[in-house]
Amino acid sequence: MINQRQMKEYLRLYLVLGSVNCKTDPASVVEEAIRGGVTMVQFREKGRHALKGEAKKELAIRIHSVCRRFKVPLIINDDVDLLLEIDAEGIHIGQEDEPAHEVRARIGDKILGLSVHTPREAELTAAQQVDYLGVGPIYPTTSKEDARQPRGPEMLREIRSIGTPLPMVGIGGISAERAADVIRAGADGLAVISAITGAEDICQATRKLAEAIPVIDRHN
Ligand code: 3NM
Repeated sequence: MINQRQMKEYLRLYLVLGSVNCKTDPASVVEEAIRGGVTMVQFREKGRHALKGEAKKELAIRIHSVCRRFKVPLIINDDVDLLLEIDAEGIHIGQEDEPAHEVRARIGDKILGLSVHTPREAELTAAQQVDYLGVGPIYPTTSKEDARQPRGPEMLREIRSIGTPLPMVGIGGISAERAADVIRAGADGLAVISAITGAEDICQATRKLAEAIPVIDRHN
């Protein structure tokens, strides 16, 4: 499994996207965002107008080739078969998806991320061979149809205070203005959709987010 220091570096500025979120070609959005400072990418092809089958796979391959060129890991949302087919670097699953230990058994040493929405859910992952937690929604979001109630950066603080050792990334409504609060509450990084995909200038918006992330030494 990936070591935690490397995992935290990858989580620093994590772009999540699918074709539904993009105004232009998602692979170009990924390239611009990487140029602006994105450290990991998640392909999340969800929603009513999401691509399926071969079209989905083709887009995943194009995004992966951009990521490879820049040595940025690509995580696939909730599709282990696609991950294995294109040999991406990891998978992200939610609470309702296949259990983490079953996914781990299928993916070997690849990166495994899990969404949690409460401190209790975070607590339950302790023994699950998960590499990182996605914690959200921190703020209100319009990018996820079934998003829960936002709980503010306080939820990150609560999860840290119960002793969760896992690297974690905050998600949901995060903007450059909110970046410092999310990191100071205990997140190792920011995961965003619209703050990057909704921008007129993808590279510049990403740079602004990257610059807003404070450097904090947590002694680990
Ligand atoms: N997961 P934006 S919130 C994909 O709470 C996702 O687990 C969430 O998009 C969770 O940055 C969310 O545009 C959407 O708010 C994040």
